Amino acid sequence: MPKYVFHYFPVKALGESARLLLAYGGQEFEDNRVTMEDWPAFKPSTPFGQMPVLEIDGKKYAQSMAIARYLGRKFGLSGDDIEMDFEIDQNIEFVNDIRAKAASVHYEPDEAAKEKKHEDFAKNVYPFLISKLDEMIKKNKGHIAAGKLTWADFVFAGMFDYLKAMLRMPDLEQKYPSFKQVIDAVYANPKVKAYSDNLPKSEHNI
Ligand SMILES: N[C@@H](CCC(=O)N[C@@H](CS)C(=O)NCC(=O)O)C(=O)O
Repeated sequence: MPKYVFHYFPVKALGESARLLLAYGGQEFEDNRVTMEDWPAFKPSTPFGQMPVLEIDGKKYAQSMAIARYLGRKFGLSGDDIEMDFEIDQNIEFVNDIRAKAASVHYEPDEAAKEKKHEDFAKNVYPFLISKLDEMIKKNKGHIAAGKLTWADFVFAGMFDYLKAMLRMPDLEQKYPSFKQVIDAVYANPKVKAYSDNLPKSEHNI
């Protein structure tokens, strides 16, 4: 039985998808929540100086999307053929583009520029992207792709709170019930629910 250790900050953001997938697969793992204080010492041991990192029997693998794709394959959450996998990749990359756009605003260090950019994106960028996403999920019967539960749903569900915070849209799933359908499909799994019910509660835990 390989030993799994998952290393990430004590937040959901780009790491929760892997935790949810490991829970779904019933895979025992050490959930190493690295504090900001301990991060500088750990950073040089990671493949690219970033987390999340999934360690399997002592070998460390990085990149959240690669980790989720790997766990999806491992636990039967991929497409039925390479075209379906292609569609899953396409759709989750689109979700990731929305996250990256929102992150470019959220992490803008100049406060005035940040507010200006947010105003611009909220008016001219986010509405189109979000309506495309809604359309995509509806077409896939409440999933990100392939019309069924795949690892991409776990990526979306895992980063949803982070995404909402960066978009400054706290009621996003109320406005778009299709988004809630994806999240509910992930958390409906009893092992995922049990994991999530035991999550450490913290105000920074997005
Ligand atoms: N493309 C990478 C991005 C990883 C990333 O940006 N990680 C951030 C946290 S969300 C990080 O490690 N920041 C600390 C640092 O760069 O020192 C992925 O998806 O895993």
